Amino acid sequence: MKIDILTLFPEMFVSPFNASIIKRARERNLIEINTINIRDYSRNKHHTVDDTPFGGGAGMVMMPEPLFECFDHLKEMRGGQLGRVIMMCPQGQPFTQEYAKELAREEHLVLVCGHYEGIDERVRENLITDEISIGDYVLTGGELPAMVVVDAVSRMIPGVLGEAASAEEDSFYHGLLEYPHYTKPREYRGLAVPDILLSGHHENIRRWRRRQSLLRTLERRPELLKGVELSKEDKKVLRELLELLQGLEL
Ligand code: 4GX
Repeated sequence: MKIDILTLFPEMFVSPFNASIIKRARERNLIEINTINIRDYSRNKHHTVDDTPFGGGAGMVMMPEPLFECFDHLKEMRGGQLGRVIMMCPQGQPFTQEYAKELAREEHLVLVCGHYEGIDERVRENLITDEISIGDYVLTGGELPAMVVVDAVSRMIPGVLGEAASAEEDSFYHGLLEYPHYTKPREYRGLAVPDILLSGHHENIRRWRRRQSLLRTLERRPELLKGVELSKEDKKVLRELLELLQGLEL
């Protein structure tokens, strides 16, 4: 997958994309990330990219010209057509695991990172296909959200995660929260690993983990249970857990 990132701060992306799994995915040519400095497409003497808002008010707005020019150049570079063009902004569609999986099927993504109060509306209306929000809080720019999107999308591209580590087992893949994980040593500072995980009884371990996932989801994020396909066994466990929790909370 090719990912073009339009930003006023390309240097912000250097470290995050040169470490760990994203670095390896780039080395293996599974993803190709290209950052483009919007300022390079400003035609005025001081390379201005923002101006005061028409109608008055505080703050600055990113001007249309550098972005439109940047898009003209990008279209030429990519052979006429662009893939999905995504703007990061608090007014966008909530970013979810489902959204990440959908984007992972694309050949080409363009991510537009705004700064200041935002971007001239004509950019949104004419160049943007998708608007994404990574959550209900206000950041200083779209760069961190773009990194979040690249990270979550990349790990859903086949081959990006190692053989053993599978995206499927992770939290949210089946809509439930993850069960607890343990590794060696079996006792550390008097803190023991649950016996069942050392038992070698695979079916009991599977049931214990499923129960832990259901318990955590019920306690921390009960609203997630609505979107999950629950087996008969799951429902029985949930009823049992609910009774148990009610007993404790009363
Ligand atoms: N999830 N921000 C973008 C500037 C901006 C405003 C409007 C375009 C249009 C954010 C978020 C976020 C702050 C990034 C404002 N650019 N983006 N920036 N939360 O808070 O995605």
